[in-house]
Amino acid sequence: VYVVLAGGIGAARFLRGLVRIVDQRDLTVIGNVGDDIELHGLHVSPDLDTITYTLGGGIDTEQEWGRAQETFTVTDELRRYRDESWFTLGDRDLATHIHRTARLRDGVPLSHVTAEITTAWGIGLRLLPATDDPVRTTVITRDGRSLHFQEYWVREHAAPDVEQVVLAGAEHALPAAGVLDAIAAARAVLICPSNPVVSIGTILAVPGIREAILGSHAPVVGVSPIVGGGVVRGMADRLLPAVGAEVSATGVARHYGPLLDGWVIDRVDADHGATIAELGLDVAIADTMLDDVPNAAAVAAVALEVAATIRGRR
Ligand code: FO1
Repeated sequence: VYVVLAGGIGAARFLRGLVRIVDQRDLTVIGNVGDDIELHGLHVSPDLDTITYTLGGGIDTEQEWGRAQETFTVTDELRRYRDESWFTLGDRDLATHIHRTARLRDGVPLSHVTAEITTAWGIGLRLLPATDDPVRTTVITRDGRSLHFQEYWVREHAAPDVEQVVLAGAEHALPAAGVLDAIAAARAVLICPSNPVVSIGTILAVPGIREAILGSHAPVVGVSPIVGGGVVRGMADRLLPAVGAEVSATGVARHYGPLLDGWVIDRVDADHGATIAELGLDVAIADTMLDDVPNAAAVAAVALEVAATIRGRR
């Protein structure tokens, strides 16, 4: 199997390409759950759902999260009683959260519920939350506030200056069943062009996962989420400085450090190639714009090629 570390939109775009060239049964995707939020008593898992809806053909293709052909009757009616409408949950999307919450309340672990949901969407790959335990990405702002990631990103539009990002609850979290076994059996570990801090960073913050990857013989190959010194989507450019990393293809490679063996960067960052190679990494240069599915498949192919080359050398 290939193990893929995944956040939300960047990961979904990459996976859409990867599943064109690799049998889904050979893929285990470890998904970020730091962005999960409880709203109206419901457990929402945005990154898991973004991957599920994208691969299942149900995503809103404009915003790249939430459901296609969505309606907002429940949200409109809820406004009569309370206003938590800063985070929009559409009617179709709510069905997923209702099912997930009901199952969790029955004592079924999140990883099991996630498998039920992906199966219901006809998805063949295995999508595992990094952990079944409650962990929450918490953004500590320069002005001393502690915000849930979604409060920081959606409600406050990533405006506050960030002091620190922590995965609250990580110290008590265990990798979900299957995560460590998948890493141990992996031919290669791929890191999606997801947010290195709040998507990949939170997966690696679950005790045992980083150690398992470092201890495995599988080559680890990532795709840079930073292109031309900026983000393609999201707010990594606001968060990388908070963890002391430079906002560049090289900066992210350095941030991942010894975890990484290979790094796929965009053509516009070709001049970073030599510096990244000096870090001891295999560098590949590609057109990494992933909104086009055939191009995403080509990028995935490049990542697998880099992994195969590294494996061949070992
Ligand atoms: N992003 C927004 O900018 N505004 C929203 O109201 C919003 C609601 C939402 C509901 C379900 C879901 O799965 C995702 C949602 N997102 C929303 C996206 C989400 O905040 C982020 O894109 C991810 O958490 C970042 O990985």
